[in-house]
Amino acid sequence: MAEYKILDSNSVKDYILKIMPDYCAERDDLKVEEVGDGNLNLVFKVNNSKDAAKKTLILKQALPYVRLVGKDWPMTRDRSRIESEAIKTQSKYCPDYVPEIFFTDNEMSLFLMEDLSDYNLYAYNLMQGEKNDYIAEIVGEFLAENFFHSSDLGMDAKEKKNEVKKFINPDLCKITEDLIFTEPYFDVERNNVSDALRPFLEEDFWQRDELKTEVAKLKYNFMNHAEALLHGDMHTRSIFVKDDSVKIFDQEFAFYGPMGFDFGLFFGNLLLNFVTQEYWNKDKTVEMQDHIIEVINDTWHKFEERFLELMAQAEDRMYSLESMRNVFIKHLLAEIAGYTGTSAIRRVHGLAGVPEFWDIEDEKTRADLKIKALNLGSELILKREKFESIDDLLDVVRKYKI
Ligand code: SR1
Ligand code: MG
Repeated sequence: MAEYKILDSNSVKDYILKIMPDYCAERDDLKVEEVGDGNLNLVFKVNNSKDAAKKTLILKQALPYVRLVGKDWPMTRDRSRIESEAIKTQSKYCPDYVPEIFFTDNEMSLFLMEDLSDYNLYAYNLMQGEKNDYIAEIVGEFLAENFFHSSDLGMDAKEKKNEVKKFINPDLCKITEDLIFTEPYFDVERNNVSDALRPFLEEDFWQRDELKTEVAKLKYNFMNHAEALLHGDMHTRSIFVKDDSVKIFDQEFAFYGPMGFDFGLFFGNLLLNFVTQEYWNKDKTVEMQDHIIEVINDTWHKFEERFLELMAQAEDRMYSLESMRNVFIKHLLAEIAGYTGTSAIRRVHGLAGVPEFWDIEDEKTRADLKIKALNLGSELILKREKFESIDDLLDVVRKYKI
């Protein structure tokens, strides 16, 4: 394997010819384009322009720094290994729901995977008023299978501890610890605060001491509860959709953490979409908001059904107890509500936002919708221990419908 060097469209050609000599007869037949639009990495699309039978490939390479900020923010390249390992682990239980990986080179901090450019990012579909009815079923199943099988409920305890070790991901977790669990609650430089939003943050949001205490508890839980292998960044732009197919990708934040966190990322980002529907789909806001509520409801129920089924078969007889199953689900629901709130709040004015807000030109409209999201997120965090069912959680959401 080669020593690490940052690739460009030209050197990608040499690399592909070296590792896959059969992919292309002539160097000039190789077409390479850098298509990365994320915050961290380089992403190249590679194809053989003379042979349509050769599949287009995606080469993803980790830079030694955060792309969004530049060299001043160094970042471990080990995230590339973690991402490909996490995809391989998740594909054991749900091969159809993650991208196929063809080749991994940890020295070069890269891997090659299938091209999914004929898919759409789920967040954009919702912004365009498009529904993907199968999503809840797939995400619910994906989470149930992966959480069960990677946790002490469904895995040998020693083996699980080795897995925890394999997925120690301190630098990427630190991003989450800062950007999700600390910075949005204080007036820090990295936040992205418009003049229209600042008065609300200063006079109201940043004064919410009870909220800060609850978020501190959620942060501590995130840092200390190595429960299951998480995706770690499972928002609505880490999910591709096409017809009845769903692919969950971008697992570089994967680590062993609390199950409620991945759910929270998914639901929290759905709620940002929910809140901004009155801007994106003026003519069918209620229909889309009801749809998003249904997606959250159905995802939870699909998960609960499958997860309880798996738990009932747990080899450890303590974990298959009915009482344990009930307590587990109730605790998880509260955790989900908390992380849904923190995930929504961080995208409002923290570093790295979401298109649902970026693309609203009018500052006042944007700020008003952001305030709604902050209030909804806060309510979910503060009320989380009282929720007995997903419907209780969704009752809070319903109050924010237009
Ligand atoms: C500096 S990285 C900012 C964000 O981008 C990633 O996609 C994660 O969501 C992270 O929090
Ligand atoms: Mg990402």
